[in-house]
Amino acid sequence: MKPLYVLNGPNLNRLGKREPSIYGTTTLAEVEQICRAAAGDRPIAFHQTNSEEKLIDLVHEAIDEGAGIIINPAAFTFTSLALLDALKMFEGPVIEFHISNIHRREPIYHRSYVSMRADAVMAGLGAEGYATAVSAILTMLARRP
Ligand code: CA2
Repeated sequence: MKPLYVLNGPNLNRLGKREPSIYGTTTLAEVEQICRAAAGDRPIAFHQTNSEEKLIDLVHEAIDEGAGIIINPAAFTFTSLALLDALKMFEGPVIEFHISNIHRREPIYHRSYVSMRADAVMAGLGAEGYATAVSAILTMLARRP
């Protein structure tokens, strides 16, 4: 069975350690456990990188090996046409995921390049929302012919 890719962008390695009023106290290691528990038998390839180049390389890996992508691109959401181009090459379902509600923030956080490819966008459900994203992408995969 092909894995789900759960990809996390810059600074998310600090999750649970900074700005708990916005991002909560759940760590990225706990997010990984949340995703694995929600995925059941479906394998998860879980990654975090602070590098745009590595994030794009991981999307390329998913293009070759992945069933679906859940991506929290963090700041690259709002800056990276290269990431958008890579995601456009992926044929399976893509969920863009944000822990916080980016639309409640300053206007610079309102225009997402990644949303131009994402099949679904989730924002504001907190770190526990990754479980909902995994559940949703499994449903999307089950509905595919
Ligand atoms: O809400 C999200 O998940 C974000 O994608 C997180 C990004 C931010 O740039 C997006 O606007 C929304 C990263 C925030 C900075 O990284 C931190 C990580 C952990 C704790 C505090 C900050």
